[in-house]
Amino acid sequence: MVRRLKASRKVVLFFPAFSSQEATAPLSLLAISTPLLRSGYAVTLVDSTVTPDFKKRVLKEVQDALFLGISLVTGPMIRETVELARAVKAWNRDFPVVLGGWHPSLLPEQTLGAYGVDVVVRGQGEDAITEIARRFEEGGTLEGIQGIAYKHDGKLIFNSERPLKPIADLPPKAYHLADFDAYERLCGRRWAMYTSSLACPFNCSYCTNAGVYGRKWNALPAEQVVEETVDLTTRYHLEMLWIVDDNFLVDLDRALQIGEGLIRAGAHFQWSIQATTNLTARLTEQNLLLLRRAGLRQVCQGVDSASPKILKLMNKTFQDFDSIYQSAERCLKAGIRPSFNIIFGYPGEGVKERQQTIQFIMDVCRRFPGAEFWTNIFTPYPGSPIMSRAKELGIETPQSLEGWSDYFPRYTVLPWLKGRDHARLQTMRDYLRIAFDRQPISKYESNKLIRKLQKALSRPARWRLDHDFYDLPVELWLNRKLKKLIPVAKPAVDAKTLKPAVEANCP
Ligand code: B12
Ligand code: SF4
Repeated sequence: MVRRLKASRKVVLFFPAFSSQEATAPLSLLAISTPLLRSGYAVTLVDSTVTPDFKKRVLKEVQDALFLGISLVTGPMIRETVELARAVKAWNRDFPVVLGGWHPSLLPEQTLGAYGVDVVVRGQGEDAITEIARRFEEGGTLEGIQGIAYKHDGKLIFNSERPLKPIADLPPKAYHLADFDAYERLCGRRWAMYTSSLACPFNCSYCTNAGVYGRKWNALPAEQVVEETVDLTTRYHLEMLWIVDDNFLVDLDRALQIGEGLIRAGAHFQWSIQATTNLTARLTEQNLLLLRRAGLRQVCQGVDSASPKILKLMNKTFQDFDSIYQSAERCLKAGIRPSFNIIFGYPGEGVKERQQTIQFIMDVCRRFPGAEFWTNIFTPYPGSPIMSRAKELGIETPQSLEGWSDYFPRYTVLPWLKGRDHARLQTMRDYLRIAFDRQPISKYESNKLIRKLQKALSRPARWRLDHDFYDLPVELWLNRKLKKLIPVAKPAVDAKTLKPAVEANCP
């Protein structure tokens, strides 16, 4: 195992570029910072999204540090991770690099095998990171630390798993380390993420969540959520919180108690949640009005497909379309935006099923103006149940850490969805984008003139979607020209925005 020669009490944590449009503080790093700080370590947080020359900065910070920790998910974040690990090793091949987050958790062996990676943390990192720091400081080995894998004398050592801790036993996140001014400059909005529960009781076959957090939903008590969110938004003058729980509405009573508590506390911030459509449908109009008064503005829901056949293949039979219509209607009546997510290209989806989904989107958006849809192309992530069928489906999984950096739902090409078929689907998705209004989190996207002109283009776009006709896509060409002609306000700090841009559905 590599070890630092000089003991230090400083830990550098790095967050590779995620997205500059939805920029805010990375919760993963704020979460692992608290136990480090409580154990007396100093933490320097470098977020690539708000640090123009991130490599230079990290290389400077590591000079007097104990180790470098990086948080990443599968996809484009891997590029900067690999780049940075190599740069650090070029400076000092003995300086430890520790990787944590979704990708290392789901593919620990391959990740650890990559050049420049010394330790991989699987699952929750709060306790593991503190134990790692202590061992490095004392010059000991990493033997016996649960939930980690590490290199020792060129061998990959896998320690036993660390049992999951319920959210109520986890320390609060170190929000004070976040530079909210920098995120606001970039995104145009001052906001943060917050977690009030962990895991999801369902098991959709494309989803990786059970692989990292299991399926035992557990949550913070309503009073704690109220107290923490009010304090957080007041302390840092935040206008909005995105509650990133996988399924906020599992306990309906708790959700309503949070609403009541926020009203009693006179909370002024807006918030949005993620929940399954079946649980959202349990909310009555009165429930929704209460949550609206408490600041709830958006409910993000994974509809995923409008084909019962595909939903069955996705293991999503808990969803029922009538209740989606009902909840869209009720949410809008209460002044809450229903945001629906769609996954195109799931194995088994043919022209008929795709058309069913398009027709459903058109119908909901026409009947309930204000409802919005965000679309992605199916991306087979490691650790999801469907990956057990990878071979049969012809999915070739990358054989190296670097190989996963092109994995991105925005433009995924699949064995059954490529060439003209893929291009046609992308065109269709482009038409969906201009056919109906959507509200991205970033304020910079909402140039009024562009929006007006796009509105004019929405009619022919709807006609095309209705008639499944995408030849000579002049409206898309015009839309692109308009965006070039009319200067849109750009983030003050232009971090390396991902290309093509992230299509994040929430908030
Ligand atoms: C917020 C979020 C986003 C935000 C991020 C904003 C930001 N500034 O961070 C936005 C909207 C930009 C986003 C985008 C995308 N996201 Co996202 N996102 C999330 C979400 C909802 C919450 C992440 C979070 O902060 N959780 C709270 C923290 C505390 O938990 P955590 O990240 O698990 O961290 C813990 C451990 O993992 C570990 N840990 C994490 N990092 C490290 C580092 C070290 C050193 C150590 C020791 C430990 C450690 O310790 C932490 C504390 O226990 C998750 C779902 C989820 N349930 O977590 C999806 C999720 C991470 N996203 C996912 C995906 C797929 C995407 C997109 C590709 C989606 C898209 N349609 O484009 C893009 C990717 C963009 C890119 N460039 O790569 C997947 C990742 C799957 C995978 N295999 O990696 C997830 C898991 C959702 C899902 N179930 O599919 N996302
Ligand atoms: S409902 Fe959402 S979080 Fe739960 S298993 Fe399905 S996709 Fe994953």
